[in-house]
Amino acid sequence: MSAKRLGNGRVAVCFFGDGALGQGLLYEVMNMASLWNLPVIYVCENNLYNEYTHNSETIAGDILTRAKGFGVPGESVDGQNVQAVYDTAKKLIDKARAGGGPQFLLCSTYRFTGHHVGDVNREYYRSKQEEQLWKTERDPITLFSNWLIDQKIADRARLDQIKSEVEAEMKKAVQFAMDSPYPAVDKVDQDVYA
Ligand SMILES: Cc1ncc(C[n+]2csc(CCOP(=O)(O)OP(=O)(O)O)c2C)c(N)n1
Ligand SMILES: [Mg+2]
Repeated sequence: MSAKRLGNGRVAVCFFGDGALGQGLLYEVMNMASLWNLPVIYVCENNLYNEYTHNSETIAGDILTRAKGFGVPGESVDGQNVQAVYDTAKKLIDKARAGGGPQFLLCSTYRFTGHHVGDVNREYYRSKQEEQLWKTERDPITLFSNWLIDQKIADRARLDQIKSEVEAEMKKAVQFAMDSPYPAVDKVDQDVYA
């Protein structure tokens, strides 16, 4: 709403899980965003599970049709395909930015780990084979790396080098966080919008 009022060309991108599709609030805000023609992209990361429940037990009907009911057009995309996500997101963002109102992007993906750090014994709700399949054949980094190699944009050595650079950067960032003092109490509301 602020982007629309200020006319600054910004677009808000709102990410949520498939579990959020069971929240009434989502439909209240999509309704208002559509009425007010706001530049919002609703991105649903559909990773098949709501905590420990497969979403075949929680989602009725067709997801994009729900958005369509509010006049919010949408597209679904293979969330493991980097180029497809980029291209589709770009198209929807361009539309919203040009005054086309809110858009819905449904990404099919997977949750490689548990819902939270304590969710380690997952076999009572999904199989190890299923996890393994997504972590290998359906891993977006692997898929995109293979594509880059096929297109001769990068070779395996370069990708391995990037991987170790990123790992080193992450390690440094974690160390920086661990070595840093806790922030002062008066910083608790810093960057809080309202
Ligand atoms: C308003 C509200 N209702 C219910 C919950 C309980 N809850 C926590 S996570 C969750 C399911 C989330 O599913 P999803 O968004 O798909 O996340 P994922 O399991 O994929 O990480 C629910 C119902 C909550 N945290 N807040
Ligand atoms: Mg989920």
